[in-house]
Amino acid sequence: MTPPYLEDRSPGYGALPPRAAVSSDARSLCLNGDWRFRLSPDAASAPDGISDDGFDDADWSELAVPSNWQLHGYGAPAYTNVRYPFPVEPPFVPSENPTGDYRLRFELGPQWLAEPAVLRFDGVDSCARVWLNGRELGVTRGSRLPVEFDVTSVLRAGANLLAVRVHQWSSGSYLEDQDMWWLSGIFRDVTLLARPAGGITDYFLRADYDHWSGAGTLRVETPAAARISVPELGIRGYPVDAPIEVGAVEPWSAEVPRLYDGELYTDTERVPLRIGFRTVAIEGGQLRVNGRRILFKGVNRHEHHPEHGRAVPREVALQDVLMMKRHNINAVRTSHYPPHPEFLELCDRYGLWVVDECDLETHGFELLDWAGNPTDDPAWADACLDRMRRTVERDKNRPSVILWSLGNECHTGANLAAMAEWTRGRDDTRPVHYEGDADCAYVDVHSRMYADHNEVDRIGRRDDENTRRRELPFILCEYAHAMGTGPGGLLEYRELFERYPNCQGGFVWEWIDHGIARRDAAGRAYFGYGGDFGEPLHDGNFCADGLVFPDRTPSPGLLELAKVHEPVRITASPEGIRLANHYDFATLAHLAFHWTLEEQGVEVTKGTLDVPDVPPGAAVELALPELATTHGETWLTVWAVLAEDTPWAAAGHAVAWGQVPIVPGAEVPPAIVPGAEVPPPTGTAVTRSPGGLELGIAGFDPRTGLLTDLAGHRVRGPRLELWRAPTDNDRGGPHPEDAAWRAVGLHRAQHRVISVHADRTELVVRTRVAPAAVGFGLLANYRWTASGDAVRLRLDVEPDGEWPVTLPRLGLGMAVPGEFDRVAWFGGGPGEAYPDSRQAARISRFSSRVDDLQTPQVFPQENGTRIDVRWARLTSATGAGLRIDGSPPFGLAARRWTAADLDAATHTVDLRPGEPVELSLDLAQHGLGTASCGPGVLPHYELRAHPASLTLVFSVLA
Ligand code: IPT
Repeated sequence: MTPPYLEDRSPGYGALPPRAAVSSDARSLCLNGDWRFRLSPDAASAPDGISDDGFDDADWSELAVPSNWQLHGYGAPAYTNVRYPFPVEPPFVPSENPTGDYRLRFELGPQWLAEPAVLRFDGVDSCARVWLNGRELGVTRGSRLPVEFDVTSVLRAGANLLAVRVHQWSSGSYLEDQDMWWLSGIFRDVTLLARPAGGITDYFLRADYDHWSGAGTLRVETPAAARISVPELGIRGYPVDAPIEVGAVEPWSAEVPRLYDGELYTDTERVPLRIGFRTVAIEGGQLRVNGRRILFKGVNRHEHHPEHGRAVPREVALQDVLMMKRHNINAVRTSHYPPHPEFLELCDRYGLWVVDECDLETHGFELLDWAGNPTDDPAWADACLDRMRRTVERDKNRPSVILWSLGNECHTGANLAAMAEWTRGRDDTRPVHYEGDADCAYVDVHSRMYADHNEVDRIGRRDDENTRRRELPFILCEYAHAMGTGPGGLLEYRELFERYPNCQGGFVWEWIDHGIARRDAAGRAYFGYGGDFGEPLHDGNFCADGLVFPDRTPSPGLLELAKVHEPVRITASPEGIRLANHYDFATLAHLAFHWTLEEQGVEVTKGTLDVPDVPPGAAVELALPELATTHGETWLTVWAVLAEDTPWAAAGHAVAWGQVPIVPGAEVPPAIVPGAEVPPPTGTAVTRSPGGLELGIAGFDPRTGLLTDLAGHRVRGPRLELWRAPTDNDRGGPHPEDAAWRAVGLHRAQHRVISVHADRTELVVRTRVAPAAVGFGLLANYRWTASGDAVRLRLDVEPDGEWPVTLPRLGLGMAVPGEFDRVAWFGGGPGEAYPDSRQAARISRFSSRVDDLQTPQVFPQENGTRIDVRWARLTSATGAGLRIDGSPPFGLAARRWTAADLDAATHTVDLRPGEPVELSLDLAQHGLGTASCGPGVLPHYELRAHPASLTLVFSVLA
């Protein structure tokens, strides 16, 4: 039998009213550490009497608090996105309900008995029943929300015994259907707190900023007879029973997170304050802070760690904040629950706008057409409101929090409307967000997820018959699904955010891949995803959709986002260089500007730019600096770097860069310098040998016309290829490109050699490439010529027949010896780039080991292609190797496996390095888009069969 408290819809019982996360000088005792632990397969088999002093837990094990038990050998993690992993019959839960019993003995000195005390849990998933010294304190639900119990009369001087029974499933699970791992246990801190009589149990500090006068006002609401000091503002011991006009202050913003240290105190308790003055308002259809429209360059952040699950260590939360700041991210939506409270303190301190979201999601009811959805059922009203109250009360003093969010994917309902109403009544300083209120009946901002560019454009033009919605500021609470290789199309979203004042940016889905650290049988590390833990129902790798990999290394998507969102835009202009300030508040005074002049990617000179102070929203035009004369392809790269150390990055950290093409010898910089034209080598005659055909350094197979060696190095190809290992985005959406490609057989195209014809100094190979069973194809002609140490290939491709599908890729595949495992190139880099995700690639000279060119997507797929490559060198440790020059510039990938291997792999450890290095020399690739959840590739980034040519010159490096 399931204990009745698990299946009533209430928030639980016994808890104290919610209050602010107060840190004070009152006595506290952290109860984190190793607790006695036992997991039972169901509630019925959990032992009786665990709260008794005399209970014998000698045969129990130990488990760290905080932690998720599934990551410490008890049970297993399970991943589902929308579907509940149990039958939907609210509020009932499965009888097979893993139940973890925890016991902790702790000592208290007699001073603890002198005043009241509370016991706080910052997060327990999903339902806990708590006893202290044999007395039941209560039951709590609301996994990512704090709960406190009054323990005043229960504490003992000397030994105390805390017993907690945690159930994996409860009625609360119906309200916690977020897209993430199902993980259980006491996963946030447990603290014992003294509550001195006459102390500051709760307070609500509103620090308003009047942008007209520049003055601040403090409004403090606290039940205690408290006083406040903010020495920097000359406030010493002021009573807080009336608003305090503090005169001129520097406001808080995500860009300039000015905090004033202060103190709220009574005779018995002192609460340190970090006050940020700011006013959030919706005016003229815009969300404004301190009178200015802000633009969210945001991300959705789940709390995830590949080893610790949702028990994210403090230093890792700090790492997230620092990485966000360093990648030009200015906002976080705490999807889809309040984060650990310390995360918000970090956001205050380092400067990030926060949309603080309630721990509420009932997405699985969508599969029942929302029948029985708790957010529209009066029986669940208390539970819903309780969650919002606990969110708002806990975080109400954080300046970084500028919007409250009611939750995620709960459809709509009266309980949500009631939560919004309560929130506005409680806090008049922050608007309310909830995406599911499609008509915006009870929210203050219009929010959508994954709206495509056209829809955002319509919203920007206020083309909407719903008059309320039309008047509201618009945000994308989720967009640019960062699953796998991508996202594509970020630049075009930015353009919309900048075109339309009511389109105030959005939050990329999402910050981190929820991969779980595992090892294969051979001990090799990899990241697991849904289905790897024996779950009968799961959503595969849909949880690996972040801008950082599970170990928090940046993905190419994060670097692209950082470039797209750079706060200074540096571009070529008729005057020379244009610098546009895209901050909302900051001038450019905190930045230094320096430049390098590179010829063929090699630095010729460098210098600094004198930049006047540019206010936010303004731009300056600067003349080009005095530049040295160059002869080859030349680029001026201008960097905007931090002039001084900041709390989040050291002086010299680049926040932006831009490139200006310079034509050697020309006086006015033209718009574009084309890739170096490759001189056509000719003159060497084709000869026949017993082994094949020879042309200079090149040997060919006379039947296939394919290259077999280059100056004695064994090679294979180059041969036309159409396939790329489909990305998550290729696989996504209602009409996946991947399915369309496979349906016509692009993954198994066949090559027919029409002719191999040696004509004195030219070898001409004509082929037709097409999949089985279809009539359309591509004609590919290869013309080889040679002179001296170089051999030249001219490839001409032409469609034959009507192509009903896009192409994944149009390129050449070629295998070169495995010892050529070092790559240097002049072109786009340093990282991968694709047609609709290429802002972060600059033109320079780069080098890498082949192995380091790979992007370790949790689910293997096309990755690592460098674009606009003018030439590449592939060499061994001794420097021997090949050089390939291309015109026009080409896309380059080098791997120790083929596209087919990459396509077949499901985890990184499936990719076993083979002997040759497989090169892709691409004319073009299809864009990436974000169809894994959202719009596909924009039309102008689609790759269609079209006549195309590429010239490559191969030469040998000794
Ligand atoms: C959206 C969810 O809000 C988010 O939690 C996540 O699941 C995301 O999708 C996909 O990764 S909901 C979806 C129906 C648009």
